[in-house]
Amino acid sequence: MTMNGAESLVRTLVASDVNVCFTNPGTSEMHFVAALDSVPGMRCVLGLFEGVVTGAADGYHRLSGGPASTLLHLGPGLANGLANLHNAKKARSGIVNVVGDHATYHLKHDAPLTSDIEGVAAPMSNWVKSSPKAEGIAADGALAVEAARTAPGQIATLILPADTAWNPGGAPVTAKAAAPRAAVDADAVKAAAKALTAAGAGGMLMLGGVALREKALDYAGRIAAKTGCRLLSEGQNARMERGAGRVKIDRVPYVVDMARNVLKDVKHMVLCGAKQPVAFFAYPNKPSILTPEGCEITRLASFEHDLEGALEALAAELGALGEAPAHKADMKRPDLPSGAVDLDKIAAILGALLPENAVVVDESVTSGRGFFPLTSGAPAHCWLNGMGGSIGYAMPVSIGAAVAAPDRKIVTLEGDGSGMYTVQALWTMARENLDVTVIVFANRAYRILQGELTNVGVQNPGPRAVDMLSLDRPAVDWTNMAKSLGVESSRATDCEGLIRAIRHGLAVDGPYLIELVL
Ligand SMILES: Cc1ncc(C[n+]2csc(CCOP(=O)(O)OP(=O)(O)O)c2C)c(N)n1
Repeated sequence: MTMNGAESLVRTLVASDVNVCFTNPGTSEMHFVAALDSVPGMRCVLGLFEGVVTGAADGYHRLSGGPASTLLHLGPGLANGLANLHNAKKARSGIVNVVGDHATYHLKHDAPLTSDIEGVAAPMSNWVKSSPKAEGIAADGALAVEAARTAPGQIATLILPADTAWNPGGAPVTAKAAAPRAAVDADAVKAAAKALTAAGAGGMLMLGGVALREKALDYAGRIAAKTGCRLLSEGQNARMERGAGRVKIDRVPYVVDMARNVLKDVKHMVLCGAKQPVAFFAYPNKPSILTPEGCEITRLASFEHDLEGALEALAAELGALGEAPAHKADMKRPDLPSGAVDLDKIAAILGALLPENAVVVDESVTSGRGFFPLTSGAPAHCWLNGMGGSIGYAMPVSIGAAVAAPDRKIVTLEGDGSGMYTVQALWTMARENLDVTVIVFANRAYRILQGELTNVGVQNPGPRAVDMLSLDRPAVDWTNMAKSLGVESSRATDCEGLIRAIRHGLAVDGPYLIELVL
């Protein structure tokens, strides 16, 4: 018996090592859902909102380095998932979206769910294709996987009409292996070496993407030791490896004046997998570009290059391979504080308790701006940021990280405002028993926007403006909400309570939520 198109697609994905599917299906995807049963090797994870589904696929790629698939219901389902697809695209995560559509012959009737799916997909995808024939869907599926795996990682959206899914399909196709990342050319290495040698302490190596992995950072540390250049990363990073034994690296601060101050003495910036730093937003009378006037810029490598290889080549060019890396973090845990919580004490508690190999998913917004110094001496761990500025990324990304790395403890630092965008993620964590400890910073406000109101020049905001930025009327009851979604939880109001709750969260195998009242 021949298989239908949906089954040939699922078999293609599994044959191409795509073996996780984050789903939120509807009628048009029923043949794909049925095919998941008949094909072994695909783990299916249900999300109750499409932003959870797409964010989970982002987190999966950040930890595993390979794409997961998603299953989304026509244009509206995809549209619900777009914000986190935007974040994933900015994180340069590879994802294979499968979006169901009406049967090709049904489209002309303009039924309720008919929409321009390609139009919805295009801005947040690097690759889009609709597959009108069941015999061709396996080959198109393989192309989608190849697109998703193209370095550094791409969003591929494959549209699957219902008749393509149910008509007899062709044989499954195995996607071609990804091409290795391209090496940087020798001229770029020579130019970067010349720039850093001439600039000395006025030189800066700006790192992003996979240049923030342990080995690449080690080469950067040797380069800093040899030339005296400073090391810095972009303001947000998809995955930074840090902690004891690794080269310590800071981020460009969010606040424009702070960022300008950090960068004010840079004479020559060498970019490796990073962009020249710019402000998150424009503000009246403030610059968009954060580097000082006259700062020269040299690009060593772009996001898609072999960044570890680029840094190794630069270190070799500089004769720095034999140097001991500068800025290595020693193992140093802060003392546990007590009494009322403040942001520095929270940082100390995290620095004291983060377990080896933890994955920190950071959407703490204003609460976490100062978390880096006191956590840099914790055992080796990695730190994930939101990459597209669209809040509601952290709990979904934590799902994908936990699915990709089941042996690691995931610690999610979540603003109470941000958390409400994709709160359904807690249900998936409970259902899949994912090892995630979520700390919600319950300051009952959009605290960052209270500051932004002043930053954009609004003096003395009135009660209506203030009311748009406060979340205390009513206050969200996070502990009961978590419980109702199946996640054990507790509330902490002081350091002792927070320490106890984090220890408990880390000790249990499944998800745990802590509402930290600020
Ligand atoms: C999708 C989306 N909607 C709105 C915003 C604007 N925004 C940025 S931060 C923020 C509030 C964050 O509040 P919370 O997570 O509680 O952190 P806090 O500022 O209190 O530290 C909002 C609404 C955004 N960035 N993305």
